[in-house]
Parts: sequence; structure tokens; C-alpha cells
Amino acid sequence: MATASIAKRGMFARPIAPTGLWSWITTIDHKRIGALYGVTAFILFLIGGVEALLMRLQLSQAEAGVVTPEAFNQLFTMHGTTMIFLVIMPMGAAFFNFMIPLMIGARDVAFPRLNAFSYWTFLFGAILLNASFFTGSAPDVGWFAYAPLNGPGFSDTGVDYWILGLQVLGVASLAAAFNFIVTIINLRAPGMSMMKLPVFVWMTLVVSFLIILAFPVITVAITLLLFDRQFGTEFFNSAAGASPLVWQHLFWAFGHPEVYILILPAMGIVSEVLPVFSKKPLFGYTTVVLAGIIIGFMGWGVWAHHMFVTGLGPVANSAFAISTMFIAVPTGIKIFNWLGTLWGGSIRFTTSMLFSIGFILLFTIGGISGVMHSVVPSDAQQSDTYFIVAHLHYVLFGGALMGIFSGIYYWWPKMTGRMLNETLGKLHFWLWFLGMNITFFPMHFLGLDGMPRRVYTYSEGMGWDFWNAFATVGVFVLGLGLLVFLQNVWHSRKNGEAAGNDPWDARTLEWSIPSPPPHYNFAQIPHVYERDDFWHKKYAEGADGRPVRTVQGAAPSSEEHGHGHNIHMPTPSYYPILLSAGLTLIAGGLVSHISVSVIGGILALFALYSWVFEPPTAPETQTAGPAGHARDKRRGGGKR
Ligand code: HEM
Ligand SMILES: [Cu+2]
Repeated sequence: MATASIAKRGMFARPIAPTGLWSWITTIDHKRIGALYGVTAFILFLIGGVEALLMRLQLSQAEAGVVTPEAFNQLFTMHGTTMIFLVIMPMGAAFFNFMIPLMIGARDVAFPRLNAFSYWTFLFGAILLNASFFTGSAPDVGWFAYAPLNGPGFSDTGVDYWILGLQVLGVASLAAAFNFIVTIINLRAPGMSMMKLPVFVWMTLVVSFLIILAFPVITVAITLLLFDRQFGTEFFNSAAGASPLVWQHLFWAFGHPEVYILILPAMGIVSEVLPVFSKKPLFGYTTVVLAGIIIGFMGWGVWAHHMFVTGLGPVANSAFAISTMFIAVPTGIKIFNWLGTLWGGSIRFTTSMLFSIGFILLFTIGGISGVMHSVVPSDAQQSDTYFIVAHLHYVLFGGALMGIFSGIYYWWPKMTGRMLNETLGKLHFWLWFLGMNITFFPMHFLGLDGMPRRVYTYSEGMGWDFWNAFATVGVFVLGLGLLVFLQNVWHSRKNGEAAGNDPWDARTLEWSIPSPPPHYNFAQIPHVYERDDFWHKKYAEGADGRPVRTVQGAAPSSEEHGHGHNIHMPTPSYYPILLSAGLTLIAGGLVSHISVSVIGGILALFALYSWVFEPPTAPETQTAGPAGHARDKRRGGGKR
């Protein structure tokens, strides 16, 4: 037993537990960390969903009394903050973690302990943010917390929780982003040049760069805000002559790149799924990759489209209108490439494929309303109305989340070794596709009819009752879809069909190894010769240009070459979680009691110090513990 062996070896001996709770707490295996990210983000998705449900119930009819106005403000703030930072981003991170090393033929990420640190810091940051509910003062200023209402004198400690929670979460995102950049650049299998990378890996690389460039901006903004709130500085205080618009510039200089941080992983997933279920290579691989990179650059030049109604003047407004219209071009290019991939393919309408096609349809609707906002006079009408709420849900729910679920259905067999049920899956898709449109499409009408966003109620004569009630019905359809998904997961765990290595006849390296992959991933690191290398190992081009299977029976597996003996993997460690806990306590102490910060500081220092002096691999003598995979240590490479 894990704990027993710890007792025998003393408190600070290396953890070697192969199973049980301890093994999860000390794990540095990218697959387990990916699973932790996924499960945690899913639980937070349920919390964010309940917040949404409460808001929709409150708005389902005029003058309803489900929640108080104060509670309503907290609900939309926490809902937005949760969905963006605690659901979509970490679900992306779950796939980065689980899939990237498998897709590039690596045994782990470059810095396995840093990876564990990212996850724990994310988890503790999420807890810190949500702890504000228990103090009775959750953040209530909207997910963008506009000045001057974010300043001292407003919302008790709510905004402080928001600031400190985001600081902690920012550390998690930055650590993960650096890790993935180094992993993708340095740990690719021999022969896998950059232009042979799967598109999902490319999009992860672009997103990681966006994170390391965008998060410092918000870090600075919220640090200044913290100083305003706690130490009497006046960076955003209009009464003292500062411009509160500076906050908006800083926030959106981060905020717009952030929306691409949210959508690019989904675009990457869709670019993996469509070729597999169309039995064709991705149409225009180079263009799709380039369009992703161009979006990454252009995303920095459009932020003031969130500020058209703040009186920036005609020059700035025109410049940002034009740049915003232009950013739709690389986005449109991708859409045509996806359609080109479908064109003439032998299409299999699996659940994953349906979610990808749903993504294209719904994301396009959101993209079009986005371009409508770029027209300044029409945005003056739409700004701060339900029309914006419609837009952002088409891109975030219809886009990012549908893409993520396409990935869940696609990679589930690889991650768990078991298939999900396709009938339940399709039912889930249709309920979500319908429910999403029922909930969010009428918001276009409400917005154009003048219903402002972020109002906790409206009076009867406004004519908004019907579509509001309609939208609330949609939430129940979405909820039903979610239950079907949960049932599917449950069913798969108990009776799911075994997946085998390659259930979809897929193209990329992760499908060449067993499902779930062994802890060392590849018994032998593959040598890559082509883009979609695994596909080329299975198929040759026939005389008519159609693929002809060259390998009969089961797909070739690197497992055939050995059983992973003598592979040295990094050893689990206590210090990532301890350092995360220390950091979060420092932050938490600032909103509760300073002694908590002191304890956190000591813990963080201890963890950091010990981490630095901990060799990445335990000496063999220490690891002669329980039998099993935990004994096989790493190949060289990662050090931290
Ligand atoms: C074709 C691409 C897009 C264009 C042209 C576009 C344009 C715009 C514009 C002009 C606004 C500001 C509207 C206003 O506040 O008056 C806006 C808001 C927003 N967009 Fe987009 N957008 C695009 C894609 C996306 C994507 C991919 C996402 C996220 C995945 C996204 C998320 C949002 C969010 C969250 C807001 C609202 C922010 C808020 O006020 O709370 N957009 N979009
Ligand atoms: Cu924007």
C-alpha cells in the first residue's frame, strides 16, 4: 500500500505509490494530469451551468423573484469567469496534456513536475475564486470588471477574490504554456518536422504563445487594480484624474487574444476529426496552419472593437473596424478548408464527426455576428445588449465547447480504452444542437429589440417575455443532453466495448499505441516519415488515387517491439502540489488573514527549495518498491 510504504521510508522519501489517492496527488504522468484537468473542468462546467440555469430562471418571465439583484450580479460574473478560465481553457489543457506527447511520439512533456504544478495551481486557483461564495461576497462586476466600478468602495472583498484567483490561475496557465512550447519544439519524434505536426499540435503551440504574451497584460492590470483597492493608488480612479478607459484597454488587449486562446484548440480538434471521418487528408494543411498563426498575430490588433461605444473617436473606431473585418478572413479560410475536407470524402457520421460539423455551422453563425459588431454604427446598437450575448455563446458554446466535445468523443477510446455508445452520443449531440439554438438564437432578437445584457429583470410591457421563456426552455434541453452524456460515460465505464489501438482508422501517432496507452506511451519512439505518418503505414495510394490498405488485420503497434522494460520515466513528486498550495495560501491570506499568507510563503519556499534539489529520477535503490510500472524509470530528457 502506498501510505504504508511512505510510513516505512519516512515523510520526505520519494513517493512511489503506483495506485490510489497518493499516486494521483504525486503524479507527474501527462496522461493522468490530463485526466485531472478534464474531470476538474467538467465539475466546474456543472457549477457554471447551475449559475446559468439560475439566471435563465430569473429571466424566464418579467419581474421574477428567483434571485436578488445582488445575487444576479454575482451569478453572471462567476458564470463568465468560470466558463472562460475554469472550463474552456482547462478543457483545452486537458487535451494538450493527454494528447500532445502521444501525437508527437514523446514519452511525456518536457517538464513533468512543472506540469503537475500547473494542474494543482489551476485547481487551487479555482477553489480560491469560488471560495468567495462562502464569504457572501462573490465578485459581481462582470467578467471584465470595468473601472471605476471595480475600484475601492465597491463590492466588499468580491473583486479581491477575483483579482487573486486570476493571479493564481495565470501562474498555472503560464507554466503550462512554457511547458508545451518546449515540449512541441524539443520532444518531437525523429523525422517529425514542424510541417508534419498534426494541426492540433500546431494550434496548441500558437495558443501557448498567446498565453505567454497575453497573461502578463492581465497580470499587470489586476496588480494595478489590487494596488488601487488595497494601497490607495489611483491608476483607474477617475475622481483623481485617471482614465478608467485605461482599464478597458488593458483588459481587452488581453481579452481579445484570450478569445483565440479559447477557440484555437477547438479549431485544432476539428482539423483532426474531419479528415479521419472523411477518409481524406486535411484540405490545405499548410493554409490551415498559416491561418492559425495569422489569427494569432492579428488577434493583437483588434481589441478596441470592444470599446466602440466609449468615444474613442472616428479614427480609432475606423482602424479597429477594419482590422476586425480582416481577422474574419483567416477564420473564413479555415472554414473553407474544413468544407473542402468534407467534399468528396467517404463520410462517417460518428458522434465526434457530428460535433465537428455542428462546430462549423454554429461557429460560422457566431463569426458572422462578430463581423456585424465590427461595423461601428451597428455595434452602437448591439453593444451591451443580448445580441452580444448571442454572439459570444455561438462562438464559445457553439464553437469552443462543441469542438471540445468532438474531441471528447474522438479521443475517449484512446484515453480510457473503452468506446462510448454511439446512439447515446448522437442523442447528446442533437439535444445540444437543438438546445443551444433554442437558448441562444432568440437572444439575437431580444438584443435587436433593445434588451440590455446584465439586467436582473425587465417589466412586462417590454415585449421580451416570449423569447426569454423560450430561451429558458432551451437550458432544460441542454441539461437533458448533459444527462445523456453522463449516462454514456457510466455505461462506457461498466460495459463499454474495448477500443483496441485504432477504432476510427485514424491518421496520427497516438492511434498506433494501445488504448489506454502504457505509462511510457511508446515502447519504441517512432520514426516519422510523412505527415499523418500512421496513415501512411497503413495505406498506400492505389492506381485510382484512392487509399489501399497495406497492412492487414490489426494496426501495427509499437508495442510489438517490446514491453517497456528499462524505460526510465520521471519519478512522482510531492513538491508541485506543495508549491501550488503555498502560492494559493499566499493569495488567500491577502483576502482573509495575513498569517495565512505567511504560512503559505514558508510552505512555498520549502517546496521550491526541495524541488530544486530533488533529482528528477529517484536512485534505483529507492524505487525498489511495489512491483509494476512505477519501477520503470524514464528515458533522458525532461529535467524539471
Ligand atoms: C470572426 C471572428 C470574430 C469577430 C469579427 C468578433 C467580433 C466581436 C466584436 C466586435 C465584439 C464586441 C461587441 C461589443 O461588445 O459591442 C465581440 C465580442 C465578443 N466576442 Fe467576438 N468576434 C469574433 C470571434 C470570437 C471568438 C472566436 C470568440 C470566443 C471564442 C469571441 C468571443 C467574444 C466575447 C466573449 C465577446 C463579448 C465580450 C463581452 O462583452 O463580454 N468572439 N466579438
Ligand atoms: Cu474581441
